[in-house]
Amino acid sequence: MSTVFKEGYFTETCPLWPGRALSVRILQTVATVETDYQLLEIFKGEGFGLMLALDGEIQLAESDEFIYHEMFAHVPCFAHPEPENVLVIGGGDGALARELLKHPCIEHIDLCEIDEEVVNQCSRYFPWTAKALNDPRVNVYFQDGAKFIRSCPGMYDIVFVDGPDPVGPGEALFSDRFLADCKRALKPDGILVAQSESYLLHPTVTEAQCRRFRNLFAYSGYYTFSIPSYPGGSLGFCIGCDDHRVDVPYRRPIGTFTKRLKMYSMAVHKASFVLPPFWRNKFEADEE
Ligand code: SPD
Repeated sequence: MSTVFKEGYFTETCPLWPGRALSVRILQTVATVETDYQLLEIFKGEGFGLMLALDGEIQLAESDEFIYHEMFAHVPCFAHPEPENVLVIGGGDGALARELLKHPCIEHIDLCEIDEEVVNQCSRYFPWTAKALNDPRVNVYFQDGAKFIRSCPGMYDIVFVDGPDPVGPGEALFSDRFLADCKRALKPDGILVAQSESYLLHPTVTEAQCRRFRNLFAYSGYYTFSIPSYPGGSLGFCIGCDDHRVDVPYRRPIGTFTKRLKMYSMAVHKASFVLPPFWRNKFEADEE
């Protein structure tokens, strides 16, 4: 067993989980661009298909991005009685918007992406995700999401935070202040949902994020799923609402919608919130 990173592999490391790495053999380098904000890399990874990485962090893989984006979009959408107006912070690849557009009740999607080059490169190489951004229901803003969110109080049924890992500039998206600003952008029965890392790989990050959501909302939770293209093989989202529970669907997919889903179902929705005792105990002990 070699402990040396092999040449020809893309290797993701992160100070949040020191001493560990995820490596993928690069079959073809497609694009390498220094944008105004970050290093953007697109390559074909063995077993994963086309992949996008930003500042060395894998963002999506052709083979399994549907897992992340279906869980991200449909859990809050089906937990809401009728979302019409929603906001995505980040998400310049367009994959989350693609999933949201499957909901006929959604009339308007604002998407705030800081880096225009993410949209440009994804439009070229990931048309099956980025084409959603051309839909008339989608309005794209190239702005800093942390600033944008302060300009829209009480406007949205759901706010999605499609953030990177909380290192460097991404850290701001995991702060009390930013999440409180997100809550202010919601209607009274609105739902906030945010990328919240893997409770297995980044337990302290996820635990702190769960606590922020519990402090902000009457009802909150963390739901998780397996996904091989992210380090640790799992990821999760924190979700909160002041009006009703979000761990059970409020509505169900009907008709042809069901056929357009590969990952989400009502059973998966409920199951994704069920966490093992070692994790649940952290919070139960907290409440004593
Ligand atoms: N470490 C992976 C965190 C997920 C980053 N966001 C993915 C964006 C896909 N739209």
